[in-house]
This record gives sequence, C-alpha cells and structure tokens, in this order.
Amino acid sequence: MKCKAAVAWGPGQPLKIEEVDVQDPQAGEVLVRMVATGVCHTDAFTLSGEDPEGIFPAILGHEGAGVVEAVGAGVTTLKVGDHVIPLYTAECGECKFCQSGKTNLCQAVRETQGKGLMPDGTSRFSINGEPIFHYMGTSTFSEYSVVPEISLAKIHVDAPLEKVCLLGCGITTGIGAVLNTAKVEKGDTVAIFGLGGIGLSCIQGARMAGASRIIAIDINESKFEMAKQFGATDCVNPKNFDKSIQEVIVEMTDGGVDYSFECIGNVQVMRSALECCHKGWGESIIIGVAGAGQEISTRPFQLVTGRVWKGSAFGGVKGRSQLPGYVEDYMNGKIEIDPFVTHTMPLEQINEAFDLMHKGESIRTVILF
Ligand code: NAD
Ligand code: AHE
Ligand code: ZN
Ligand code: ZN
Repeated sequence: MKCKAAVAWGPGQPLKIEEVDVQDPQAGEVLVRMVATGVCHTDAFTLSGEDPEGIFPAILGHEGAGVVEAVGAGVTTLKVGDHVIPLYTAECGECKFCQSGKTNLCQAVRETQGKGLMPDGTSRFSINGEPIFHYMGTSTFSEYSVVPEISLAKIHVDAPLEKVCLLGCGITTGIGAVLNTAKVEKGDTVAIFGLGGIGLSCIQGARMAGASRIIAIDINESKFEMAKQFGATDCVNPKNFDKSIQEVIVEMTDGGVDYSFECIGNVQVMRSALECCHKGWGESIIIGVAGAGQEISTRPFQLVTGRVWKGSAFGGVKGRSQLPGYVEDYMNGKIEIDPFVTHTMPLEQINEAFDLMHKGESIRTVILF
C-alpha cells in the first residue's frame, strides 16, 4: 500500500512529506494505522545527527497510538481493530532480560531495531524501490507503520488515542522513573532538572508518590507555571545564582535531596543532579539522552560517600504488561495527560512541532492523522 509519511532524509534537514510504499506485515508483524503521535525531544536528537544510532533516510516518531489494520502470519495476541500503542522497548516475555525480573529492557528485537530494520533484517518502507529505515521499531510519523507484535501494547478501546499516544514515551517515562526506578516514597524530597514533557511527568510522579518537596529546575522560567500546577513546591532558575545549582539545592534542603532526575540530556547538568543528592543515600536518575562522544564525570568520592547514579529507559515500564494499566489510570483520572498537549497539528506541519520544541514554547505537540 501507499501512504503519507514524514521522511528524515539526512541530519539537520527538515522532514519532508512523501508518499511511501508500505509492505504487508510479515510473520510476527502488525500493520498499524496511526491516529496520533507526539513529538519527543529524542526525535529532534536523532534528527540533529547527535544520535550514534541515527540512520537516514528514516521515518522517525515513537510516541504514537493507532488501530490494527492487518496482522502477519502467526500473530495471535492482536487482531484487526484493536487499539494499540507502539513500544520502542518491546516485551517478548521470553528473553533473558524479560525473564530476569530486573529490567524492562527486552532485547528480542533490539539489535535490528537499532539498525532501522524489522527483526528479519529488512525494511517495510520504500520510495521508488529504495528502502527507508524504521526508527526505534515504531516510525510513528507515518499514516501506516509495520511493528513487531511484541512491540505493541493493546489498550482500552475507549481511550482517546490523541491523548494516550503520550503514554508511548514522555509521560510514562517520567512517572515510571519516579515510581519504578527511584521508588520515591511519601515524604521524600526530589529535584527535577528540565521541565519539558519528561520533567513535568517526573513532577506528576513525585506528587503521586507523596514527595514532601519537589524542586523544579529550568533555565526557561515560562515552564514554572505548569511545574507548579503539577505539584512543584519550588521553582529555581540556575542562572539567577552566582554559585552552582547543586550548592543552591544542598542549602535549600539541609544537605541535599533524596532523589534527583535529569530530564535534559546535558552531561554537566547530570553532574549537578548527582551532586545535589544527600550524602549517604541520595540517588540521581539519568533520563536525558546525550549526544555521541559525551561522557559524565564526578569525583568518585561522591559515590564513595553514598550517592547513587542510575539511569531509566521508558520509566522501567514493561510495555505489553504494564502500559495498558497506565492508559486505564488516565481514563480513571489518576494520571493527567491533557495539559501536556499544548499544540495539535496535521502531519504536513510537523516541522513546526520541532520549531516549537526548540524555542521552548511547547510541552508536547500531537500530530493528528
Ligand atoms: P524538552 O525539550 O521538552 O524539555 C527539555 C527542558 O530542559 C526544557 O524545558 C529546557 O528549557 C530545559 N533545559 C535545557 N537546558 C537546560 C539547563 N542547562 N538547565 C536546566 N534546564 C534546561 O525535552 P523532553 O521531551 O522533555 O525530553 C527531555 C530529555 O529526555 C531528552 O534528552 C530526551 O531525549 C530524553 N528522553 C529520555 C527517555 C528515556 O527513556 N530515557 C524518554 C524520553 C525522553
Ligand atoms: N540511540 C541512543 C540512545 C537513545 C536512548 O537512550 N533512548 C532511550 C529512549 S529515549 C525515548 O525518548 C532508551 O530507551 N534507551 C534504551 C534503548 O535500548 O535504546 C544512543 O546513544 O545510541
Ligand atoms: Zn521519547
Ligand atoms: Zn524479551
């Protein structure tokens, strides 16, 4: 079949709307008609050329929701008409990672996914016979996408896809990092660096956990109002101080926070986030994605004296078994999504979504197909 997709032809170039050929789903694969997709900073990161796994030409996008249009041979857990969220972290249930009970990082299709290919090593997208690469196993910036069965979460049929698409990455990542990775508890103090879709979701998670103090940090003060709405108790702009932000937070909290979250992808801020944690027990969670060649550093003494550095991917959430519950938590009012959708637009305007993100004017733009 043919459909419309936004194609990334090369690093730093605007996306181009093209008519692409989409091959039928093969064994273990599913054709999804996309209804909506968010635009996450990671899409911009890969488009910038900073992503070591970035590969072009490709169809980006990983925060989508849609409807099953066709299934390939052997697909047993999904049928035509099911509503689904594509997962960039699959859940096969059988690999060493899935069986470990220690991680959500299923590796069943990760290798080919990182090469922009389906598990059989080929692409389902092409233009004039030339293959176009998949992205993160999802490629949601396309009217239709082919996704492995194990990379689709079946969700409640009544969930509004133009909202719950954001559970495909940003909101789940932030809430999950707080509740699953850090395991923040009632009364804990937290600091959240970067108040985009991820940081605001961490704030939401911290409020759900009953954190006593939620310190929100950003250099763009226009983000503070929404941070307070989600439950931030303090908003801090590091530029307003002539000392380091870690010193500021340590002073504000009698020695440092119990947990911090880096939601930017800036390795200097990652250091600040670690060093604002309390001696003896403070834990810092890296969520932000940093470019090729970037490295983190701190004095080993920071770790010797009890601070812990961790990372979190997709909030530690196992997509097939746990994401449907997040969707239901939205439907029953436990998770907020609506305020994150600051802009909506058709696929043709997708480059505006990237501009809004880079100018710091949007939290999430949702593309409606
Ligand atoms: P965003 O662009 O919407 O938000 C980033 C925020 O950081 C902005 O508000 C910006 O003003 C702020 N910021 C930038 N530099 C800063 C600085 N020096 N100090 C303080 N604040 C600063 O991005 P997003 O979509 O929320 O994504 C955030 C990061 O999380 C990105 O790196 C993205 O790639 C990553 N991410 C990781 C995962 C994961 O599973 N680990 C999932 C989604 C996104
Ligand atoms: N490809 C990059 C890393 C990108 C990255 O860390 N991705 C996150 C999800 S970001 C979603 O917005 C992730 O889940 N990573 C785990 C994984 O398996 O990719 C690089 O540095 O090579
Ligand atoms: Zn994302
Ligand atoms: Zn697995």
